[in-house]
Amino acid sequence: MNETIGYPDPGLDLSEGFKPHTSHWGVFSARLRENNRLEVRPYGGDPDPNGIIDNFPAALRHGARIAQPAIRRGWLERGPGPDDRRGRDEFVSVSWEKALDLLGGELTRIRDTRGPGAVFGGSYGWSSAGRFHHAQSQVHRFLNMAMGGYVRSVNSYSSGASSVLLPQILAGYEEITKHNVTWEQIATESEIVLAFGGMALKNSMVAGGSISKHVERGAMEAARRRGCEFILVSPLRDDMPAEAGAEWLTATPGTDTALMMGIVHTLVGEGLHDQAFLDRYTEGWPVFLRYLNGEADGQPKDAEWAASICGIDASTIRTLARRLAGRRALITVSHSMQRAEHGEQPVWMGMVLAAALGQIGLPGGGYAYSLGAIGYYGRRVNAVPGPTLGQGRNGVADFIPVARIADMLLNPGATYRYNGATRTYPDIRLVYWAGGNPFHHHQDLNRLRKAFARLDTLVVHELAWTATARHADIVLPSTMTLEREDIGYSSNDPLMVAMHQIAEPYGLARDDYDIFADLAERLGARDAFTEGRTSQQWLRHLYEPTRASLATQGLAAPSFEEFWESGSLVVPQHPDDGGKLRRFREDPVARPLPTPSGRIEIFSAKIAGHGDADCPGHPVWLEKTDTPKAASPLFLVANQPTTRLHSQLDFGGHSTEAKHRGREVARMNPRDAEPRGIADGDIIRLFNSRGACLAAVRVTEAIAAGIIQLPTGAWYDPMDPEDEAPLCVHGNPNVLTRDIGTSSFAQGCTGQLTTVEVERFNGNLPPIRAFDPV
Ligand SMILES: Nc1nc2c(c(=O)[nH]1)N[C@H]1C(S)=C(S)[C@@H](COP(=O)(O)OP(=O)(O)OC[C@H]3O[C@@H](n4cnc5c(=O)[nH]c(N)nc54)[C@H](O)[C@@H]3O)O[C@H]1N2
Ligand SMILES: Nc1nc2c(c(=O)[nH]1)N[C@H]1C(S)=C(S)[C@@H](COP(=O)(O)OP(=O)(O)OC[C@H]3O[C@@H](n4cnc5c(=O)[nH]c(N)nc54)[C@H](O)[C@@H]3O)O[C@H]1N2
Ligand SMILES: [Mo]
Repeated sequence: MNETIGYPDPGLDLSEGFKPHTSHWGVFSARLRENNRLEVRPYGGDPDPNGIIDNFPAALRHGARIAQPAIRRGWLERGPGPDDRRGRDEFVSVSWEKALDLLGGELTRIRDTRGPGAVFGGSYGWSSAGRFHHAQSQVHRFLNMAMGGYVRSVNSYSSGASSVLLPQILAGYEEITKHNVTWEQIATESEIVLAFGGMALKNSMVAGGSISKHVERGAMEAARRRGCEFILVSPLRDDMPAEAGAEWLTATPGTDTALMMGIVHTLVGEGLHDQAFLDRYTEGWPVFLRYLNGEADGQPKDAEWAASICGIDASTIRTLARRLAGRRALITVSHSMQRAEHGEQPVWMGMVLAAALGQIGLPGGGYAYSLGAIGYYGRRVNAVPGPTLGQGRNGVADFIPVARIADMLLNPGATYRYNGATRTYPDIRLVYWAGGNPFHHHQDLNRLRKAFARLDTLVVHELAWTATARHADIVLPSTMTLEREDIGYSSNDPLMVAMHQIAEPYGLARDDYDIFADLAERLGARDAFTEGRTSQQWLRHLYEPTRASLATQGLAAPSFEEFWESGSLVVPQHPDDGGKLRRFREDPVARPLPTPSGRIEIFSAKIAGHGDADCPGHPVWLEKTDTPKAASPLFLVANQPTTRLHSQLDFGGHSTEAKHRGREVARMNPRDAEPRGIADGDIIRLFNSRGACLAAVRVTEAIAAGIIQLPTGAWYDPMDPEDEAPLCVHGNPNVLTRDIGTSSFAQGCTGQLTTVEVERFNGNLPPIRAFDPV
């Protein structure tokens, strides 16, 4: 065991007045100099620090921050009610007293006349690192204590399809992502890694809660030096780092399921599949085999068939199958592939491919869903409990799958399918958001604007004037993480961080906790919400379970004061033991999987029983409804940005420096650019039937032909907010994406992929106003 356990980590540089802090994108220390000049230093123990921490200095005192509570003029003058002026109206700055009195009155009205079932409080979003001031935990606790509950959302934009599917066919989502194949195993054991959607370093640079060491580049490099082969299937060459030396295969986006079927068909046809594994550990292989061989529909899913769909030639597919067979092979499937129509299928089929290779449960082999998508996957699990703020009890049972928000607001009383049930959308009057940005994360933003127009009241706590704040009725300014004390912790990272306050709050900004405490007072629930504790007292209280566990394990167990003074604490981790899949492989009878059959479900009787044609009982190839056509001939890949986390601190230095002429940068292949008269560095207009945005363009061979890539996260910036579907002048791809679920089964987000046309933009370049003060 590591001898630093229970002690601070000396890699955290606290000399010269630097104080410890952390973020979703890395541990660092910081100090504030004269004129609010902020300096940040990455944690010295990090082999590969993340440049995103450089967004902090310019962001801290940026004019995009919210200085004072504000109320939309129409709401202030006419009171709550549906209003399409949201996002168009001006704001009136008010005192905290006035804002909280008005909001307290509105919450009381809703609670007493409509009940908590008329409040949507899902408040999806990543907010900031820090366990106590985590905005979702705060808002959920507040709504439970003060309102009696709220309609919640389930699942995430990240893994809407996989988190519903995996528990039915393999094991719980957390188990598969966080306690399965690790980077340590890849470095030492894997012989061939076939990565669908890649394992881009830009993505694993980020982890919710905190991340101390970025190990992925080093692990891939070590594996490659040992002779491990990496194969990347993706439209973008940089979805795998140069260190992996990956072979790059470009399949048509959205066709990976067919490619996987072609590989499995080849394995079976050549007798290379592991029949013994399939017999011993899986359920329903014969049913799937009939489909694979075309007994049901007359179409064998062979390499030629797959080639005709995915665009990779049949001989390459067959060679790939032979290269995988008989070796320690790892199949990884990225989050991105299931964030698309029928996103359940590549997740399920990737598992079937891994099962056919017989490697599931072996070190460095088998199936790793979403490895490399976020830095807390593929790590060891901590052996202590972390700080957790209790949420209380939600008195409302109703929920929606998270990405169905616009459907819900636009169609109260309508029915929809989810996970085998027919459900009814509630009639929501008030939406409360703290720590998330729907104008970043949701699809078809013009539709979202119409959905928000139907509400009585939209309340937003934000640290900056995001488009969501600009569409709200009541905007309350929150502190940012550097302006308060907290504990940074993630259950797959051994470094707990004492997040010291680095700067005073901006303007009149307050902690979400203090805002909710004062609001709870107005609703008669202050004591229930605060339990009589100040923030400082809460931090001590939340630290205690970790300290007690260290003491019980006979390890050094510093008091809260010692932890706080020293700035960090290294906690013990469980051995890298392969989790439930390894246990199952060792003894499938004594340690069955937590699926309905206890086995790997290639066929799921339960899912088949739902009777939903868009997600039947085993993996199938389903045509997408949004494929290139004359009006929108290019695929748009709207993936995660490199220079920030989602939309957070888009106004920071690291993010803005990467823009070109103020716009987000799209990338396209010369073969698509030249016929359109588009040159590197031009400003282009991307458009389809739903909307349009401007972006700068990089013309590059690093992206396959037929595809344009525009990352998410540039703040929505409508040229003329009065328009029905305004041009976003900044480059937010969600004005273009489709707002449909993955299928009737999981109803996940499908924002990753759509189709567009692009043209050179020759008009006068409109100014960027997204970061202007309001
Ligand atoms: N087209 C397309 N869309 C996508 C995706 C895609 O691949 N393609 N990916 C999706 C995915 S995977 C995700 S997870 C979502 C992410 O969507 P979000 O999680 O909603 O995006 P963030 O920008 O992280 O939003 C967090 C917000 O919280 C605010 N915030 C930070 N700290 C605090 C705080 O202490 N208090 C308060 N009150 N606010 C705070 C930030 O300023 C920011 O506006 O986007 C999804 N959207
Ligand atoms: N820097 C940074 N890192 C992040 C985030 C961020 O905002 N910034 N967000 C974090 C979050 S919340 C999440 S959930 C994860 C998301 O993790 P992912 O969803 O996996 O990440 P993306 O970058 O959206 O997509 C990865 C790659 O998938 C490829 N791809 C898209 N469609 C297809 C397809 O049909 N087939 C194949 N084979 N490949 C395809 C694209 O080229 C894309 O670059 O990232 C996390 N990491
Ligand atoms: Mo995500």
